[in-house]
Amino acid sequence: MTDSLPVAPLPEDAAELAAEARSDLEWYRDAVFYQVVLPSFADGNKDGIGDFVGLTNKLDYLSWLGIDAVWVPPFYPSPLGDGGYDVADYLDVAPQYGTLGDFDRFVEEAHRQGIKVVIDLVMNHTSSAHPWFEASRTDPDGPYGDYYVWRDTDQDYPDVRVIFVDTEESNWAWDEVRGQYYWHRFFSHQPDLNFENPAVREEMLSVVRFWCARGIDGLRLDAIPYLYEAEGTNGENLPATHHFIAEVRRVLDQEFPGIVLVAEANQPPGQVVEYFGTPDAPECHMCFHFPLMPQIFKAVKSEETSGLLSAWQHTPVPPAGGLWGLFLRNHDELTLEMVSDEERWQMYKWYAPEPRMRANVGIRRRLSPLLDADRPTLELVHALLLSLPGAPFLYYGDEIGMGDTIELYDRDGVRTPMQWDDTEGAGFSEAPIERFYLPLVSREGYSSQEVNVATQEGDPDSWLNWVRALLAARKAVRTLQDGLFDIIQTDDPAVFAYWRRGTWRALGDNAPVLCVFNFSTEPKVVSLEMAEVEPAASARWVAGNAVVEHARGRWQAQLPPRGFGWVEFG
Ligand code: TEU
Ligand code: CA
Repeated sequence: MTDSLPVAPLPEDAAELAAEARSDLEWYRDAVFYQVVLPSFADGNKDGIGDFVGLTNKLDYLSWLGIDAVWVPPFYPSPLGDGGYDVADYLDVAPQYGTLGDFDRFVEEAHRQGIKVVIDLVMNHTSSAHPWFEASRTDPDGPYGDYYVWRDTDQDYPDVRVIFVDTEESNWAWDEVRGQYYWHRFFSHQPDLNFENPAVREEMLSVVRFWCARGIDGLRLDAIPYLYEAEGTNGENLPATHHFIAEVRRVLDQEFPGIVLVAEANQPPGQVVEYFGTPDAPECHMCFHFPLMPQIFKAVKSEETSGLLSAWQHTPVPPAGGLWGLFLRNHDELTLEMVSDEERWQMYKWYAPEPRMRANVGIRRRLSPLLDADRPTLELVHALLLSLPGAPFLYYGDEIGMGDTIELYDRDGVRTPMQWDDTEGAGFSEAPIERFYLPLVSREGYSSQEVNVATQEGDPDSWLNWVRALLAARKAVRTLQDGLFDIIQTDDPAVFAYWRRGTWRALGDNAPVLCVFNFSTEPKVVSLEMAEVEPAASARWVAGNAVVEHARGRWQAQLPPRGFGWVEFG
């Protein structure tokens, strides 16, 4: 990694400003989210599996880093055929992660440290080990007989695509016990619930109430487009599905105001935006922006930003109170469902040269190896993530540049234990390493001896301290958190630039911030279409290494290779 870039220090009243902003029901509008993988984050009871006690012990780290909310993927009892997205009991904590009491203490301690808690809600399907499925297959006429989607044929809904193409050939699976086919959009051990059945809908609302009453702050709605099916459709984003999500939102607004919904809908922008709902029937507060993410990676390799620009131009503005959830990586493969065929092959060529790097329609690699651990490129994409309008979601370990182990099963390669220090168990667990939930990364350049929190914490020039400083810089500038957004034309396709200005809140007098990014590996001098700004306007540097000035009758930016700038005007 090369030299770090300077970032402005945090002003003295920043913490106060941020606390004030988060005290209202729209706390998520200026929050930075951090996704953990619970069994791989920190082990509190020395059995080699991360748990709630371990996570609770690490809250001070998240708070030090500058995180506002933590997202914990499914921790429910589960056979773990899909990382816990195969739920066997919605109303409990899996024993290896602790007890409900441990969960409550985690939420309480997070709140004490000013950190919100978002959990995953997997409504579309259960595990085949769920007692409902057991009852449904053994007693078709009983109370659970109609909880799943059963048919005598596997020919219904022919227009519905298969998502897990590596493992599944059909969305129907034969059940010997009941002598019928059941519907599943993901693994065949994950039968889809039948949302046509009012009992199933009531059941889900009870689950929502159960966790909300325990004090959580948000729910990520897993695989939300697939709740309902209908003949003659592709079974995605159906009106009935939206209707039910609006119902969930109504329950939250009436009974638990301030608890937010995040939609995981891997869909084109025109369809995703519908998960914000309408003024009469609001749905989610945030929706992950799946089409944007691959365009960031494409811009890095192609060194031009037309795809990025076009992704934003095709991004509808969310309705009032709505926010895009922005991310670079998560616990899944880097999904390429939302790019053209041509772009997909190009992405595979760039980022997945070895066949093992591919998984389903995507790439099972972590951020740092994807970007060759190149520090200026990592800085560039983080500066983009943290200044685009939306809620940024960081993935655990990316803040230290953690690597992956692509040889592991399915997507496990990007879910390995967090590397806290350079001891044998990486500070993740004191159990013998053979008992670890997943093996530590051992690839040269990425081992826990080489990449870990402790070493980087002590080094002011480390990647970790750079990320922390950038989070602090974002927190100090309200406009970057929730300002409006306008593209600025540049005269070079390698350079992407925009304004963040004014805000949706009563902060109209906030100074606008220019954000400019050079995706080229060459230095650039570009002119910026910002004639409305007085030549004598004062520009205050916030972060990055761009030099922005008025020269030869125009505004221009000088940018080093992969350089960027955040510059506040006025
Ligand atoms: O992923 C669902 C989803 O929308 C997929 O399309 C996603 O793009 C990718 O293919 C998943 O690998 C969610 C979870 O994030 C994932 O971990 C689960 O396996 C899946 O739901 C099924 O519950
Ligand atoms: Ca444990």
